[in-house]
Amino acid sequence: ASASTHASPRPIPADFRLGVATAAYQIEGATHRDGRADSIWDAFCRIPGAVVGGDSGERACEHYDRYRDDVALMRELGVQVYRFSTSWARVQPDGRTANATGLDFYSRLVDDLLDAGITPWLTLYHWDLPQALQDAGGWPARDTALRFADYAADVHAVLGDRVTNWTSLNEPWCSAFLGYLSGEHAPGIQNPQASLDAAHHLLLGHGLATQRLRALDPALSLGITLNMTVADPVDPQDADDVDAARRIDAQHNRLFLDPIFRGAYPADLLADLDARGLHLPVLDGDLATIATPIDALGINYYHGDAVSARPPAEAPLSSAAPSERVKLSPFPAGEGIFTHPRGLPVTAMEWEVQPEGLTRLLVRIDEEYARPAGVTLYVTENGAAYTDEVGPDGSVDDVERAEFLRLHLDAILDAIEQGVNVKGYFYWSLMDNFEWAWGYDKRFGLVRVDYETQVRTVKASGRLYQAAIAARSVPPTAD
Ligand code: GBH
Repeated sequence: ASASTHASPRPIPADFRLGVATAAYQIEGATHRDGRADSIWDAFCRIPGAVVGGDSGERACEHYDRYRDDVALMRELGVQVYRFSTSWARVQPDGRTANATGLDFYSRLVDDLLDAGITPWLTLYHWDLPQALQDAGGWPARDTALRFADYAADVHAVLGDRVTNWTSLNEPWCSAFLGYLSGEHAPGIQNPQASLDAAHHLLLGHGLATQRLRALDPALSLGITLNMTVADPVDPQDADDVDAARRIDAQHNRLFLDPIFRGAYPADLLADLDARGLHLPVLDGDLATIATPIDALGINYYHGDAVSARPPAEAPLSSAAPSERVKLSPFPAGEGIFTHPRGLPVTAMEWEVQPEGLTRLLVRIDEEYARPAGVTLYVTENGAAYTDEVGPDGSVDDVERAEFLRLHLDAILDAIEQGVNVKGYFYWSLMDNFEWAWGYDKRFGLVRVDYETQVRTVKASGRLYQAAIAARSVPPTAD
């Protein structure tokens, strides 16, 4: 039996923090209130066929008006930390000028969290660039990185006295390659070189914002959140499969990890790009800026990928939203790479449930990057969508999500037993919300949201998490 099979509750270390995560555009609604202007997502949602069902974040969970109830819900669940993001277009509607009314919303939210005994964990950028800055070139334009550092300073001016944990970007891989290459995400551009320009300027923005915040207050805990995969070759004896896994690892993980932790882009990736006439627009000094020391690395883990140079015999997994617009893969040097299903259970996103991948990922990132830099790891997202059935009494008995959560908590404890310095877990998400290109079609919440009435109902998975937090242990394996 693996360490993850246990007949009695498995203790969670006392200094390990248990929380939940959300993001501004996915929950707030009120997209045009109190001075907020369009973000790239407001504009993207208006493109016919871009989002399933023609959905948008215009109302979402109405969190802007219901945040007090949502904080009360988190308090009931007993969560210790809450990871949320500020909307750049609410804070600086034109991408430059601070909007006091928009900032006041986050000030009230933070006060409420602190009153509830919940530590706020703030992300500055979860994909909602002000449309005004996209009109000026977006992330492919170098100036956007400078604008991002100014935005960080404006948020700090209002929240810096109460928020200590700051994350610059959420998943810059998605912003660059889903936003500017496959076009599945806003702003829906499909241009390989633009996606690499965006990746570099996102990293530069991270470095500049980190320097700015550090100068404003050296005591802050600063970091970034990356979405990472564990790429395994389908046939480890096949050189082409091994190379496919190397290329996915380079473009998904090391493109971001190496400049942040080692001040250099990976040589193999640069060669792959060069062979395709592509490059990263690095100017003198950029790599030193990007390598500005951080305190925390957030890892978002959903699943790994078994990759091959040959197409699978079985039907392939499809993770992109069904849009006529999306034709290119999000990997600029990823042609001829196929993901094979492994026969594992899959979620409603067709993502494989692979908790041991999280253990391996944590061990590797801790060993190769975080520990040598004195950086602490946090699992800042992990979660699953399922087609929840609502019972006659309104309850949601989401046994699969509850088991998903249990398995991944166990996977983290396995990593801790192997000596990994990981200090927190944030389930994605507190509640069902706007799932980007999938609209409201996919539900990740521990809490169900009825989008007609906005009524919130804690699911069975939420009750399992509540019990685990209260007992400070992972419940035993069902047999
Ligand atoms: C996160 O992104 C987001 O931060 C969050 O806002 C979102 O709601 C949540 O996850 C659920 O989707 O190799 O082309 O098949 C998820 C990141 C990155 C995970 C792409 C799946 C598949 C890419 N995703 N990945 S591909």
